[in-house]
Amino acid sequence: MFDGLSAKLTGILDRLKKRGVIAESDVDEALREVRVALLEADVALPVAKDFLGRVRERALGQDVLRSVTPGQMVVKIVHDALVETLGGAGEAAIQTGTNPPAAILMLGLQGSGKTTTTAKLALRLEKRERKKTLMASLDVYRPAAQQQLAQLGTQTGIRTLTPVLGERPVAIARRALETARREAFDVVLLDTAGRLALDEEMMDEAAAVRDAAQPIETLLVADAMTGQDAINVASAFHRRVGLTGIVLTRVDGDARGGAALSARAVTGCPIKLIGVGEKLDALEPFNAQRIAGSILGMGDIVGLVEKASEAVAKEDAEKLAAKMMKGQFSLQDMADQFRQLRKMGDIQGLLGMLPGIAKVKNQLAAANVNDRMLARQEAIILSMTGAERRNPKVLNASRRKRIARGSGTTVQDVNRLIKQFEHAAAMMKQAAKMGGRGLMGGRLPPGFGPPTFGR
Ligand SMILES: Nc1nc2c(ncn2[C@@H]2O[C@H](COP(=O)(O)OP(=O)(O)OP(=O)(O)O)[C@@H](O)[C@H]2O)c(=O)[nH]1
Ligand SMILES: [Mg+2]
Repeated sequence: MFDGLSAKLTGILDRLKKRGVIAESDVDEALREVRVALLEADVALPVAKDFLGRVRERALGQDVLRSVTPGQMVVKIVHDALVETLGGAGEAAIQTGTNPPAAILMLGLQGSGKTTTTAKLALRLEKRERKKTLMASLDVYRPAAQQQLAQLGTQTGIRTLTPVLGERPVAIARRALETARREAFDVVLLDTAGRLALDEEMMDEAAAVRDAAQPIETLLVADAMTGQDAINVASAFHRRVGLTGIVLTRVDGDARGGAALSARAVTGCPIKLIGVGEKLDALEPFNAQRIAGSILGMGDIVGLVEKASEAVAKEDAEKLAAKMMKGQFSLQDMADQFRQLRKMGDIQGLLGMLPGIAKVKNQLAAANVNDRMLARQEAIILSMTGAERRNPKVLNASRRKRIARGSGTTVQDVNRLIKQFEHAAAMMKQAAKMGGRGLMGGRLPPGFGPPTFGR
């Protein structure tokens, strides 16, 4: 998401930054372009207008135009206005209250991702917050809907309420809460049925379930790909049932981003979570600063560091960093690093979080940096003997041929990897000489940086 908007905004602002002096007419011209970019990204018109008004006022109001770096200041103003539009700094946490069991009601149109998000959220609450969580499906309309949730329960190891044939949604909600009370659950997630479009029946049922369950959170699950429609649905639900937050799903897709940018401003409800993939760990807190940063190509360093530190065990990272400092980087370490990098998940996604990447994304795609490549490189190293890994100098032509066969690659692949290793090892030696300053200076090629992130 945001790729198109990001490319346009950074383009417009880059041009502004290059100028030494900025006149009011320059700002106006840039803002006209920003307006087009926002509307193309499907941002609601009133939201775009309000946003541009704020930026213009601040850009012209202060001493920005006479400042030493007017372009930079305008970028900062745009950034801050984006953060405000997205809901302000900080993350809106999912409440679980102090009086368990807390009910969390999941609402939304058909196929928006309610059931998947229910399982993702349950997993998050159990794993990160140590909340004992029960999931219950109130979807008695779609055949197999309850089975779908039960399956996700088996997959995640999270308890689901056993369905009772013929039981209605309100009764299921009551039984879920009774079960939770009896068995000391902290949280009950109520997954509801979706409809194709907004209709009275769905609203009535949502309201009835709300009255029965008294949820601490009523979350609307909305598909970011549906753009403005997602916002209209959110507004309607908010008026009728009262929402405490929005979960935007399919943020990993090529949605233009308008829904995310407009949701808060139009509905007054915070976006609390975003779904970023089909996998069950693909749910993240919504962070306005992070998103504003990534739209403006400032990179999502926080996200990268969080992801990296989760995937790479801290001691491993420290051990490896210490070795790197001493210039003792070996092929085995390199294989470990490839594995850790793969553990961090989708490499393209990871790279997208780095500063300035919007501009070079195509180059990256061309360079073909991806999971498969990492897996192959790891396989090459794993096909070496211990002695070869410790001392790559012994790798003559026949050994290289054997390794290529063993790893299902070509001799050229093996040669390339060894060159890459020698290059990396040389750089690490040099960095070690510099007291490690070079390591964090971002001079390492992709694939050799992350071990020090968790620290
Ligand atoms: N790429 C991507 N796919 C998602 C995301 N969230 C959900 N999905 C997919 O969307 C599809 C529908 O998800 P469900 O969770 O069944 O949607 P639902 O709202 O429960 O659907 P109904 O119960 O039929 O109304 C599934 O294939 C999910 O894997 C996301 O954040 N990213
Ligand atoms: Mg469902």
